[in-house]
Amino acid sequence: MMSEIAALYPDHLATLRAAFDAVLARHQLDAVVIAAGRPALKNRFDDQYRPQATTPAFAHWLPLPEPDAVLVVSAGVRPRLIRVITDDYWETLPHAESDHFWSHVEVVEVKTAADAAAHLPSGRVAVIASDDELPFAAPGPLNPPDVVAAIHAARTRKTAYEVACLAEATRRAVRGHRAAAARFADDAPSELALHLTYLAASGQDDGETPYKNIVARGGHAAVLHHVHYDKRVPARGADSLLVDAGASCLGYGSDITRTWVRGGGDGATLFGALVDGVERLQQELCAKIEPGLEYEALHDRSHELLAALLVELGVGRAPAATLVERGVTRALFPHGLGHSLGIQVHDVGMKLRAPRAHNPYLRNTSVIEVGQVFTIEPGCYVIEGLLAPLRADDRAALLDWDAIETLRPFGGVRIEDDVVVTATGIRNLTREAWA
Ligand SMILES: [Mn+2]
Repeated sequence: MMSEIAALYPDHLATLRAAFDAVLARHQLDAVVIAAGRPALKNRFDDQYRPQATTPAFAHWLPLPEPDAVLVVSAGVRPRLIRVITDDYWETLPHAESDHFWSHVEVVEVKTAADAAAHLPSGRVAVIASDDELPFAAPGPLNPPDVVAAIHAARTRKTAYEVACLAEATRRAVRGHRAAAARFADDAPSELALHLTYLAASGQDDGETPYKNIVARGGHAAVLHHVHYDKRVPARGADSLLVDAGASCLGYGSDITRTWVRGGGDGATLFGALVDGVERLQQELCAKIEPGLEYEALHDRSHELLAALLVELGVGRAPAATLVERGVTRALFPHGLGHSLGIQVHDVGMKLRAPRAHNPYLRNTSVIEVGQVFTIEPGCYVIEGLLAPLRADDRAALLDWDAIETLRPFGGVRIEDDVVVTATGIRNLTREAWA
């Protein structure tokens, strides 16, 4: 697998160099200097560090999580990688997962970060780094907004190499999801045990996941970002499990959510029907994706489909259009339909305008284009703080509150896939990994 991904790297690099050549020409720059960053302190009371989160601008070029490394990009020459190799018997440098990129860069090694300055370019230079990531005095302006915007735009259309990294990150995550789901069905252990099962099966340490796993049993599934895992084994009986977890590959991360139900009775039956319905509408939304469509129109469509599902299940007690207009679906499904995905879990460049007022948390307001990668993740939750206002006014008649109480112990459902836009629709990385 890694060799197939590596074979796509030269084209990825050529695409990146062409994009940067255009940026250099447009802004009359001789070079762009990109810092890899450095590990952050775990907390301010101790001298322990987190694993390095390489700056996204650097990771776009090289899958090398190396503290204080710097990449110099100039027109017409190979990028220059400046590495700081300190003589340190306490630590070893983190290693890249693959070595396919070394022959494509000019490598300069220095002993201290300060020594790197001698190898920096002269002339007009833009620096992509934050102040605390730069091991030397900046040789030019930091993060000029128009240069940053152009770099972000180049990240929205993924190369074949990037798609291959995301596909592998998805396969790794699916292994974790399968194992967690099997353990839940089998002996339903604690949230912490399910989290650890996921890590083992996806082959990752906790600090390597692209974001903190969300592992939520029962009512915890109504907490959109439940990451404080319960260590107790819950009582046997009808129960739900929501796992929102990804995996990393060469700096790219997947982002997948599945919801499971076990046991019998009215609650498990109704919640199971809700899970099946959200899964169906999620697939219907995936089928509607095509270049030229506004992502926000797809988000609005998801509310119409959810409203129809609520009516079908007897949870909604008004025409579907009324449930949307009166804000009922937005109380049950308060987050966005999805977001751009890539080096960052919420990747850049696809929210160039604010969403409309009724979609405040939507992170993707782009017009869908070939090469974009984003998530499709509708959900439905019993969140008391959002339902209380409905119960308190004339919208109370729009919901069957007994049904809401029946669903409450199961928390909520979210189904999330990662998709790549093609000329004719999508490639669904999650479904193909699951097949
Ligand atoms: Mn997501």
